[in-house]
Amino acid sequence: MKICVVGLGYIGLPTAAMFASKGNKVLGVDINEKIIKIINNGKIHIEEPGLASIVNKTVKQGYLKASLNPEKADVFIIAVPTPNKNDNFFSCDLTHVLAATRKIIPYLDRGNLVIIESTIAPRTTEDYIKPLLENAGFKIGKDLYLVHCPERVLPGKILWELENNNRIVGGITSICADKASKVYQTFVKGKIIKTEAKTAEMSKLMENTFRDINIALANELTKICYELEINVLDVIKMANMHPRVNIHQPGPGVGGHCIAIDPYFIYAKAPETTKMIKLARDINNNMPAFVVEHTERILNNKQAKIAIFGITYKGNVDDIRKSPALEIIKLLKEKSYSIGIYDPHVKNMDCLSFEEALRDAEILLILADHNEFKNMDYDKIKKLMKKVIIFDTKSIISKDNSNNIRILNYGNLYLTK
Ligand code: SAJ
Repeated sequence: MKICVVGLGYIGLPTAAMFASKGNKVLGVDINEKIIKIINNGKIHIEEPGLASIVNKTVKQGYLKASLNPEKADVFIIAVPTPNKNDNFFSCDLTHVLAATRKIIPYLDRGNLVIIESTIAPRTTEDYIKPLLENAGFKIGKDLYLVHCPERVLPGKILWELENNNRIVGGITSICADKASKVYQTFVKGKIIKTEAKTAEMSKLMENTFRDINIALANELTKICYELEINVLDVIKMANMHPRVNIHQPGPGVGGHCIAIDPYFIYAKAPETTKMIKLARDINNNMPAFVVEHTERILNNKQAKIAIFGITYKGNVDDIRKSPALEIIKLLKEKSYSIGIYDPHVKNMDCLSFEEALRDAEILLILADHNEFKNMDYDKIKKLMKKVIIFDTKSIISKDNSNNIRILNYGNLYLTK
């Protein structure tokens, strides 16, 4: 099989490498020339465990190649970003998906399969992609096959989940779904479930919405428990001992390019009916303000320096897209605090060394659960900071090894009232 993957980001590149590792000829296409060069040199431009070696190997073997332009192939996979639009509903911006579809049209032949992996609003494959391909002269389900096969892998575990997760294949017709199912069988060990495109679109969006709502519930519970002076972390631990309960973890907010975005795609399609989903978004969006409010209250000193550890949207990744830490930094800067940022996963001009970020700070905010922060050199921290308080919004530091440092988290925050 020859496969052309359009979009070489967090999903497109691992998918391309996975197909290449099974002996398929894969051409990866991207609009960024720098990325093309990096990949053709056998290197990668993102952090993801295991990805560097599989890309290096498949490029060297000649199975994976990158280019600015598509070529003829049997299968075309589109994995480009779908951000929120800047409208009142934060609807799904299809600009990149439609551009990628237009870009492959001149290379399509009868019998080809087109797969949309990008996360899209419900009905997009049927209402937007299908007409575009039909206008180019193809009859979908007869001489060209079209499916939505949502990616559902977790950043940080992408390669393992690509192989082992169940996969939903939503076809415009059942033949389309059959064709795509055979393609994914080359590496998917999980179940491949065939359905309609619109069902696949909605089920993908609901997976992330389910998570968003459950995180919002944990975040709301945090505020309630603070008010009522109860340890929220103990409450969650205990409630989750019930076999059918799974309250998620509270934190500084919800970031990343999936959970903070996808629920709006549903909201924008049915704004009058979408109540709970929108409320969960609002609750999670409000968490950075909650962190700032309590940081200020604990500090009680407008001149103090604040150290921030972790600016990625979650632990052990290098991705800062929609990270709540960025919002927290913005809010603190607006209030004119001096800030020292440290993140061992991010190469960014604003990031300082561990020592520089901490020096003379009066509080340390932990905003991402990187492994590096679970066990730190507390003697060093004590020496560097002016006042030694850690506000651990991800509840990752255990009291036992923190060397008598004052560790605040959502569970004991009420004790500072
Ligand atoms: N978070 C919490 N509390 C929790 C869990 C997560 O505050 O209990 C926060 C994280 O810190 C982060 C955000 O939520 O800011 C999202 O992180 P995540 O690890 O839950 O998810 P993503 O965005 O990295 O990946 C999700 C996954 N979806 C689900 O688990 C349902 C992944 O499987 C999807 O493929 C991905 O979205 C996607 O691309 O849609």
